[in-house]
Amino acid sequence: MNTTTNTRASNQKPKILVARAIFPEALAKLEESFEVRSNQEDRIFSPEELQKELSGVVGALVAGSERIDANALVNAQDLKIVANISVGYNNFDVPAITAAGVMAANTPDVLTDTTADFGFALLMATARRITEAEHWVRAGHWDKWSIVNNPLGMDLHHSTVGIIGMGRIGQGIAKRALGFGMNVIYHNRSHLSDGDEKACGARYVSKEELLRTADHVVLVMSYSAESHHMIGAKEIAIMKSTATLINIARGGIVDDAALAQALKENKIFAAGLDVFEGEPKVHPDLLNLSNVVLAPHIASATEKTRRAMVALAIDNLRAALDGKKPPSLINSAVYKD
Ligand code: 8YV
Repeated sequence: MNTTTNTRASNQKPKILVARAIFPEALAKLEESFEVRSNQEDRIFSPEELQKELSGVVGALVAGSERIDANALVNAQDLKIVANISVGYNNFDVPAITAAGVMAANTPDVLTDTTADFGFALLMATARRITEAEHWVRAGHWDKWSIVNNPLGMDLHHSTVGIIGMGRIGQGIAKRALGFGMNVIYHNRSHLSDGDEKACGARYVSKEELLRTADHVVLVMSYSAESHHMIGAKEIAIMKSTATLINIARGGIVDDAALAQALKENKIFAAGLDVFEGEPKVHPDLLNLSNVVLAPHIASATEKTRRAMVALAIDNLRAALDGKKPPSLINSAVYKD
């Protein structure tokens, strides 16, 4: 076992688990109030290890790498809160957590703009082939420069961006797109209010129309059984052959094997992916293609935002253990005033 228990802490202090490495100052602060079982080596726990680590702790800070379900909670009789350092919580089986009487919390808002920035950056890198062009320079091909033989990209300005999933992050991307003179269409479970649609300059369309007419399709919806493989061979076939597909939502929303095949056959122009099915593994065919930009799930990864996410997760944990309502509680049924 690679975890370390802080033996300096007194036995009186409540025990908590910090399942992934966090900023040392944040950990030191937690150690003032808690006996912390930490994992600064940052090795991902197996399900059996996680089960063991959750036993005897009253609170746990976890991330997307920790699947919290009935199996993980088998020995977690003392657990009051599981606080995700992430806004998405598809790693939580919320009904199982609720059935165990445990509060679940996430980290919304603090990462919205950072994630929207990244979505837009990935879109630009994909459409303008920035990573491919960089490899071209590094490979010494600049002397092959020509009007027609450069990595030629697709324009963003005055093109149509189609955003699927118009929550806070989707709206952030829409607002950025407006600055580029783009036409914004969106598809979502529900329509935005008139005011929000106006602020985003966005028009609601069916998923079909979006896929058929967008020059750039950006996926920002949350993962669920409903959104599993929402974009597969059939959907890609509807898209323009000049279109790009950007996924900053969750692995599993896109059928990665079908996407790799479509990219191989140039059915669409290019893809930009920050999330993958079964990450940190990447479909091997994607690794061999030049018309895809790959990123290791870093949309929220700025120093300031990751610190804010950790701080909010800690606020959630402390509130629950102080008998207060965590600021971003997911399963309010468990909270008793
Ligand atoms: C996290 C994310 O980095 O917040 C989310 O939903 O996808 C990222 O910000 C990741 O989930 C790690 O927990």
